[in-house]
Amino acid sequence: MNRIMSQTVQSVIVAMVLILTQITPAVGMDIMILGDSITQADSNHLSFRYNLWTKLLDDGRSFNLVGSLDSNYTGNPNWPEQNFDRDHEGHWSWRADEILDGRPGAGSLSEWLVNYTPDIALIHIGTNDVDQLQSTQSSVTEIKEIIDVLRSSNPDIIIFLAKLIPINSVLYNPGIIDLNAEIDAIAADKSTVDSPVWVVDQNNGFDAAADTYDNFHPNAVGEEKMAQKWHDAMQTYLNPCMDGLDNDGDGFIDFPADPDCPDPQGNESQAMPAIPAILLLLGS
Ligand SMILES: [Ca+2]
Ligand SMILES: [Ca+2]
Ligand SMILES: [Ca+2]
Repeated sequence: MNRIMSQTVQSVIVAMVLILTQITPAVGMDIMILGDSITQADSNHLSFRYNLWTKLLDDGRSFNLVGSLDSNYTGNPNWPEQNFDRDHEGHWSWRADEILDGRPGAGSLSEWLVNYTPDIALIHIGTNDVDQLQSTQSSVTEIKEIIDVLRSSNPDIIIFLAKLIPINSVLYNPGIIDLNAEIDAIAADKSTVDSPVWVVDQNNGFDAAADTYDNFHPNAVGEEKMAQKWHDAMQTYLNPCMDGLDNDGDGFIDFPADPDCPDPQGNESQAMPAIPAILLLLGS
C-alpha cells in the first residue's frame, strides 16, 4: 500500500515536473525597433532606445530587443548601464524604400527577419524619404509594405507606428506634416484583430529646435520624450497576454508560457490562476 502510494506520489511529481518544464516562463516579448538615424543615434548619444529599455525594465517587463544591428552609428557611447540590450533596426540615413529593398552588404527587412521573429515592432520611418523630397504617397505605400513584410514573419505582430518627429527646417518640415497626416489612415487601413497597428504621435509636444542637436536628431531631452511616448503607448495598448508582465501573479508570463493565455490577444488578468490545474492533477 505504502509502496503503491509512494509510486503514485512519484509519478505525480514526475508529471508536475513535466508540466512545469513545458510551461516554463518564456521571454515575454521580442521587440523590434525599426527606423533610421533617429532610432540608431550616433556615438555621442544614447538613443531613445536606451531610455525606453530602462522604462520597460522599471515596469518589470520581460522582453528582448531584437535586430540585425547592435551598435550606434560610428560606435557605441558609454552606456550608463552596460547590460543595455543594443539590438535594433535603426539604419542611419535609410529611407523606407531602402528598408524594403535593402542596401548591398547590409541586407533588407525580409533578410533581417530570417534571424528573429518580433512579437512587437516600433516603427519611426520616412524622415529621409521626406528629406530627399520623395512623394508622400510613395512613403505611405512603402510603410504599408513594411507592415506586410513584418506580418510575413509574424501574422500576429503588434505594430506601433509613429507620427514622425518634426524637422527644424522650413524646406523639409512641410513634408513631415504631410506624411504624418496619412499615418492615422495607414493604421486604420492596415490594422486587423490579430495584428493591430497603433499610432504613436511622436510629433506632438516635440520641439524641433529645442529637442534636437542638429535640427533633425533628438538630443537627450528629445530622446527622453520619444521613449516616454513609446512607453505610454505600450502601457495603453498591450494586451495582458502580450505585455511581458505576469499580470495574475502565477509565475508564468504571457502567451504561450501562461496556461491562462491560450490566445495572445486574451486577458490574463481576468483568467483563473494556473495553480488549480496542478491541484486537479494531484487530486486525481
Ligand atoms: Ca536582444
Ligand atoms: Ca501578461
Ligand atoms: Ca501569469
